[in-house]
Parts: sequence; structure tokens; C-alpha cells
Amino acid sequence: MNFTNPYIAKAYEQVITRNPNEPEFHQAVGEVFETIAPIIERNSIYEKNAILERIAEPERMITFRVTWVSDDNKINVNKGFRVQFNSAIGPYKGGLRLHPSVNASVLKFLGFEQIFKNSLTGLPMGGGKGGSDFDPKGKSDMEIMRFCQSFMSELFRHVGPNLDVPAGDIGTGAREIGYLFGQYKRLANEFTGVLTGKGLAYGGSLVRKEATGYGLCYFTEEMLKTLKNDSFANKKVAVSGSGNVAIYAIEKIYQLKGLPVTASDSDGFIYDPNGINLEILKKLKEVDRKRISDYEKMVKGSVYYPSMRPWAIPCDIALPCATQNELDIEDAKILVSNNVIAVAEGANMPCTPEATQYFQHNNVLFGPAKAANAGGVATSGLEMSQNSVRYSWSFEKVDEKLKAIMKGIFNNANDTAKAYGVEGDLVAGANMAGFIKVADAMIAQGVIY
Ligand code: NDP
Ligand code: 2IT
Repeated sequence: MNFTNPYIAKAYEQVITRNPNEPEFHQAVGEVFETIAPIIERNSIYEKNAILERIAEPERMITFRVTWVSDDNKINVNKGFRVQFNSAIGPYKGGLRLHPSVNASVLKFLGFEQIFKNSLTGLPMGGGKGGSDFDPKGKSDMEIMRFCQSFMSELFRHVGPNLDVPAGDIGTGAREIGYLFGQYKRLANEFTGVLTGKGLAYGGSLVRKEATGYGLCYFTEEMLKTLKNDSFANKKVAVSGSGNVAIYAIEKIYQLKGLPVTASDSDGFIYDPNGINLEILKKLKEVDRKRISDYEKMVKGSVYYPSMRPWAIPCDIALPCATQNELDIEDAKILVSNNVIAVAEGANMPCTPEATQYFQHNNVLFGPAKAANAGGVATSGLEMSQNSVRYSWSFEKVDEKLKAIMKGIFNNANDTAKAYGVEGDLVAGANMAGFIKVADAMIAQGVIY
């Protein structure tokens, strides 16, 4: 990282020395610090209030032991975490990731990103993230239940509907949220909206399941329309991942008349030139919890490749929806040589900084994660609103609100980029727009003398 502004350079250096061996966290902070220089330079109030030093330090970081018993009666131990990063504009809000790669660096990068993403939604939500290095793959339902109960047995004292409201992320879907909610309710002895992504029968919101994927497509459609007078119609789309975000991005691509041709998991990807069969994909992943390689046996004409990166398949639009750093500079070069027109991040930080810059320098429209995938947490915010008034809105109403929020996020990022002299740079626009609101709220609330 090369910062020309000395205050930003110093604040970043401090993040590196204070948080050694946390490359994902350094990357996420570096990307934000790099792009908000115009704001820091135009307004000395942020330096005077040490906002960069403060915003990059979590308000609270909780780590705990999670002990659970597997089906063979063995006692297992995992690490549990909750990073309560920033509560300047609302209660901490963000998902729980269950994946063996989870550690403090990964959760701090996710929690840091969440601050700005949540700010962009326009809803009153602070930033947080949590999870465990528990691997849900191959575990029985009962093992998942026992793990979730044990995890919540510790977490429950740190969360609450006006304090911190977790939700899903990688490895945490409807099943896990159900078990977590049940345990919270038992321990707290109250029925309250402490988690989002809940089942519809017990306080969940319509559209929450679809929200991240749908929102990603609403954002991309708006970006295509405004900046290129174009749309998804008749476009070939490469999608990575085959989880919650990828599945509902694929569903919305079809509704917008595009053709999604790939889906992947951590073992490999499937290329289906006729368009991914959504019904089969849903059954495979949501019901049977199988691998994407099984798709090839079920759909004629499809081909399975044992590599998790589908980016060499020629496409007009690329939507990385799996995990961080899954699209690097080599992938970016291939996509550009195949004339990709737009890339939008469904996952958090899926493109490396070099890949992002390569797209931007080659006039590829680029929708950064904080803006493009904010539809999930935005709809979580709508779930919180419905819970607090004890009412459920219709699918159409929530979907309309989601669409308006995504359009608003695009316009905010685009207008902010223009206002600060970096027209068309949605990475900078989103970071600056998200930052200003949080930083101003932090200043307004003062510091302890
Ligand atoms: P899921 O667990 O539903 O699906 C994750 C998908 O990505 C799976 O296909 C999984 O394959 C693949 N994947 C996960 N980790 C890796 C890895 N290390 N290497 C390769 N492939 C991997 O998660 P979601 O769809 O919810 O999340 C996907 C991304 O979207 C994440 O970055 C998440 O943070 C982000 N996101 C999610 C939101 C939500 O509302 N759920 C909201 C905003 C962002 P496999 O099964 O083999 O692990
Ligand atoms: O990364 C994300 O925004 C999420 N995993 C969703 C968080 C939420 O609280 O809905």
C-alpha cells in the first residue's frame, strides 16, 4: 500500500503493527484508507478527531470456547468469535460465518467492511461479524444443532435486539439460525428479534433468503443502465459459488433475461452452456447438501471442471459470489480479454486489489461488495423493523423496498465519486459515502476525556 497523505499512511502503519499477521484485515482497511483521501484532505475534522485510528479498532472483540459433543460421543472444541466493530449509527449488525478458515483476521476484515456497507443501506445499523472455525460440512443435523446451542450458550449474553443482531453468512443458513434462535430464546427467556434470516413462521422476513442475490442483480442492472445504457438482457453471466448468494443471483439473472452459465463450490465449477438449471441447483445444494460435481450427472450438456474458478468461461458479466480473494489479477486479465463489461461482487472482498484496479483501468464497470451485496443486510434491517412492530410485510412490499435501497446505494456511490473528483470509481464512491455518515456520528457522540 502506498499512501500519499501522511495522516492516512501513519494510521495504516498503526493498523499493521497493532494487528500483526492479519492479512485479510490489512487488505480491507488498506482498500478503504486508499480511497477516502479526498475526504480526509478536504476536511481536517477527521484527523483532529483521530477517526481513522478509532474506526479501525473494534469497539469490542469477544472470543470464547465452544465445546460440543459429536455423534460418536467425542468432545470437540472450536473457537467462537464476535467482533463488535462500530455502533455509531445503530446496534452492531452482521453475519456469523462457520468455516474452518475463520480466524480473527477474517472476522475483523468482514466486521470492518460491514460498518460501511450497513451505513450505505441508509438503515440504522452498526457493524459487526462473528463465527467459528467449526466446519459444518459432513456434520449430521444433530451435530449442527448441538454446536449451535453451545455457541449461543456463550454468545447470548453479548447480543440482543437493541445491542447486536447476528445473521447468516458462509455456513450459516436457515437451519443454523433456527437452532441459534431457539437457544437464545431459552436462555434469555424472551421471544425477540435477536437474529435475522429467521424462518417465516417465527419472525423471519419474506425476501431475506433471496435478498443478497436479488440485490446484487438490482445494483448491477442499475449500474449497467446508468453508466452504459445497457442491461442483463441477453448477457452471458459467470457466477461463482452455489450457496445462498449465488443461487438467488442466478434466479434474478433469469428474471432479468440474462443467461447464467456457471456455478461453483470449493471443489470445482460447472459450465452449462444452456443456462444453469435452477431447480436442480436448488435441490442439490439447499435440500440434499451435495457437491456441485453431481450437477454434471444430472444435466446433459453440462461440464464439470475440478477448479473453483469459472473465470475462463467467456462471459459479458461476472458475479463472484463465493469467498474472499477468489478472483485475482490472472483471472481479471482473462475476463478482460474475453470482453467482460461488468463485474459486481456478491461475496465480500472476492476480487484482489490488483484485479479490481485492472478492471477499473480497462473500463469494466465495477460494483464493489460493500455496495453491491448490501441487499442482504438491508433486508435484515427490514426484518428488524417488522419484528419491532410485530408485523410482516408482503413479498412485494419488501422486494420494492430492497429495489429502492439498491438503486439508492448505486446513486449515492456514483454521485459521491463525482462530487470528490473520481467520477465512475464506485469503489471510492461507496467507501466515501459509507465513511462520512459513520465518521460524523462518531464525532457527534464524542470521546471520553
Ligand atoms: P454459503 O455458505 O451459502 O455458500 C458459500 C459458497 O461459496 C459455497 O458454494 C461454498 O462452497 C463456496 N465457498 C465458501 N468458502 C469457500 C472457500 N474458502 N473457497 C472456495 N469456495 C468457497 O454462503 P453465502 O452464499 O451466504 O456467502 C457467500 C459470500 O457472500 C460470502 O463472501 C459472504 O460473506 C457473502 N455475503 C453473504 C450474505 C448473505 O446474506 N448470506 C450477504 C452479503 C455477503 P463449499 O460448499 O464447497 O464450501
Ligand atoms: O456480509 C453480509 O452482509 C452478511 N452476511 C449479511 C449480514 C446480515 O446481518 O444480514
